[in-house]
Amino acid sequence: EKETAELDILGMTCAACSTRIEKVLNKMDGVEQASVNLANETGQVEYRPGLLEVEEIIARIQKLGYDAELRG
Ligand code: 9UX
Repeated sequence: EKETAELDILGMTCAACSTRIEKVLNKMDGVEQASVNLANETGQVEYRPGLLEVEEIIARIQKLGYDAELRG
């Protein structure tokens, strides 16, 4: 089973920010594929709901110093 979380990510100011978030998310257990778009201030994360909850993804981004919330 696989879910895709569409996130708004706030506080990124340079390309290293989005790369950093992407790398960290892609290393999380349960994340299949994460991509972060600096220009749009969004992120798309494919994850396995049995292993990970979207709140944990958001908390991990916040721990890096950015804010994130579920879109829509
Ligand atoms: Mo760029 Mo982002 O120097 O925390 S990496 S601002």
